[in-house]
Amino acid sequence: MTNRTFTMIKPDAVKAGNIGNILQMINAGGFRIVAMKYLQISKQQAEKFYEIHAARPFYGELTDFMISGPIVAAILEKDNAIADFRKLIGATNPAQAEEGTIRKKYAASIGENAIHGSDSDENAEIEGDFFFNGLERF
Ligand code: 3AN
Repeated sequence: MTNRTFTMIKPDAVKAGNIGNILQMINAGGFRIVAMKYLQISKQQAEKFYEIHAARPFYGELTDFMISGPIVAAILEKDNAIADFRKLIGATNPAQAEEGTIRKKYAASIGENAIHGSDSDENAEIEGDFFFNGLERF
C-alpha cells in the first residue's frame, strides 16, 4: 500500500470550476487514478472522516465546509505517493505553499484549501476504505 494515497478535491475548488485543472495537475504529476467518485457527504460522515481533528478548534468549521457542496474523492497510485502528492498540493496554508503547487494556484485560505492529501500510508488506507469498496478500485 505504500504507493497509494487518498485525495479529495474540496467544495471550494469544485464550486470554482477547478476539478478539471486539478485532475490535469494530478495526471501531469505522474499519478494513476485507482478509484474516483463525485459526491456530497453528510455532517456525520465528515465528522467521522476528520475525527482525528475532533479536539481542534476548527473541527466544526472544517466539517461544515466539507459538507457545503460536492467533492471529488479519489485513490491515487505512484511510487512514493504520500510524499510526492503532499509536495504537489503544497502547504496547508496556501500563503505558505510553493509556486506551482495545487494550493498555491487554487486555494484561498487555510480552511478552504482546495484539496486533501493523506499524511501517512496508514491514513491513506483508512481514508480510501472510508470512500471506496473493493469493486470500485481499478
Ligand atoms: P493537511 O490537510 O495539509 O494535512 P491538517 O491535517 O493539519 O492539514 O488539517 C486538516 C484540514 O483541516 C486542512 N486541510 C484544513 O482544511 C483544515 N485546517 C487546518 N488548520 C486549520 C485552521 N487553522 N483553520 C481552519 N481549518 C484548518
